[in-house]
Amino acid sequence: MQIDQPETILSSESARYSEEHLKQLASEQKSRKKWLLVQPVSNTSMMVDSGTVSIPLNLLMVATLAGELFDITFIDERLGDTVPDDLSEFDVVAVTSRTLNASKAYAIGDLAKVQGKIVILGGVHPTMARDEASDHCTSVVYGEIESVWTELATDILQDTMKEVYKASTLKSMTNMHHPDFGYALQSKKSKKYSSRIPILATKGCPVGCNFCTTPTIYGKNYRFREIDFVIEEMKYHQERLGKKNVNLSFMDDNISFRPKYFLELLEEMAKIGIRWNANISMNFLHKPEVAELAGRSGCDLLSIGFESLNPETLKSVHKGSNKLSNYGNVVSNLHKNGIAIQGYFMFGFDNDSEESFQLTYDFIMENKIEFPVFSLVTPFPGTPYFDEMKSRLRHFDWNKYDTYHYMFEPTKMGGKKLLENFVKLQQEVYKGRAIMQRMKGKPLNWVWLANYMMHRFTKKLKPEIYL
Ligand code: B12
Ligand code: SF4
Repeated sequence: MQIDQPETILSSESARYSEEHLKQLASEQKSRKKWLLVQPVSNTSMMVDSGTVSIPLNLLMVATLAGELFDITFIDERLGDTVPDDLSEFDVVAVTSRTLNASKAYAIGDLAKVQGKIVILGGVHPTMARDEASDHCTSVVYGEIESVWTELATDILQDTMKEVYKASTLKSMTNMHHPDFGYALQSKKSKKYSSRIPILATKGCPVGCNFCTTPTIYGKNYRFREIDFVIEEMKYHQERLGKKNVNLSFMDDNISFRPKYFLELLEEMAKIGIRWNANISMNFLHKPEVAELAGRSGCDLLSIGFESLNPETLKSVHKGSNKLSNYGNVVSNLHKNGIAIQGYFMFGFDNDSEESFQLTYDFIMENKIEFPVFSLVTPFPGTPYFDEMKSRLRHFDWNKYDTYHYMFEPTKMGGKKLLENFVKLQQEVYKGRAIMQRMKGKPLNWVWLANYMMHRFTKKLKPEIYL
């Protein structure tokens, strides 16, 4: 499929970068080059990387692909594993990065560069801030590794690295490898990983919200894997863990964007007895039959970006999939089918006022949203929203780009009022009484525990921590 904003950096020497040529080069290697692959821990002061963390599917995909030709050492700093100071045993140091851990990724890149290693930076932040990332590495990989792999691997084998690897065409997901979980689970500290197994059925999201990196990186593309392959991967996990009701977590940007595909996938999932959760947009969850099928196929939780109860705000961020008139229906359809809701709400928009906080509180309480999550709107580098807000941003300290820091003064309320209301709302929603009101009669599971943790956490909140 064609990327929307083509920028052809890919060489036209197609023979040089063919799979056959790569295979031949690989067979000529005297010994396999050694890669150190790193998931850095962020320097943020918030709880984002603490406690249980999710298995990093992005880095697993990189390891699985690279592991065919190279020897891989896999380090996830969030588990407490550390990057050695002496990198002499490695040829390539490859690091994944989002904005919130970019400073850490750059420090690892700098350390490896000084020691003469090939340093590769990939992930959302280096993709969006290529020039900045280039100062800390040999090469930046733009977007997914799969679509540049033959070129990148050939150049590594021949030591002819380029500054940027960017595909002019995206690979179909048909040939997507099964991620090899062994890379992540070999760590003695892997018990810190969430028991939810990450899985991917689709990539991309054409909705086009202006604060999101996905449409900027992958354009209007939406790709999906054959349903048989997704089910096969689920069955592999069932066999590996020796039980049917394994917990899977979709990492898709927007798994329900193509209703036909999504419903067919759910019908097949309903036959195998798994449990699952996903990030989902609301585009057709107001239809009762969709929620019924989701429940029947083993869904126990959906994470929904309600974002705001203010129609002007929804319009301003181009969140066309969110129709305020559908919010109530979506929630009651899911609840009727035993699906809990992790509801995301953002504050700090120009249109926000004290009333926005009250509206959100009322919505959450009336609709008994099980697990509300509140964040402050964060313009991430490379997005249209970042360009729009750049001159008003309070800082460019990437450690604070975790969606829990105050980024700019909204036009309708001062920063002080914004943060006071932000804290108050969280404390109100997670008061013991409010938790009981929202959770009464719901199954005694981890969602209760999450509420209890949030109760303890929000009690101590102060506006200053968001500065
Ligand atoms: C699922 C998801 C989550 C899950 C799981 C996160 C996880 N640990 O993976 C949960 C819900 C926990 C989550 C949490 C958060 N998330 Co999130 N999340 C996503 C989402 C939708 C998909 C990520 C994913 O796994 N995709 C599937 C994998 C296979 O694809 P991939 O990550 O793109 O990786 C490919 C390429 O990037 C590349 N690549 C990646 N790394 C490397 C490294 C090398 C060396 C190379 C060569 C290539 C390469 O190849 C990979 C394989 O194809 C993305 C959107 C997106 N598309 O990135 C947002 C996204 C990453 N999240 C985002 C944010 C803001 C957050 C939170 C801060 C939100 C919050 N307030 O809690 C936290 C931070 C968590 C953390 N510690 O990083 C932002 C980050 C923006 C930015 N510029 O940093 C994104 C981009 C969404 C957005 N707003 O645009 N998230
Ligand atoms: S619906 Fe979600 S994934 Fe799609 S563009 Fe908007 S924020 Fe990004």
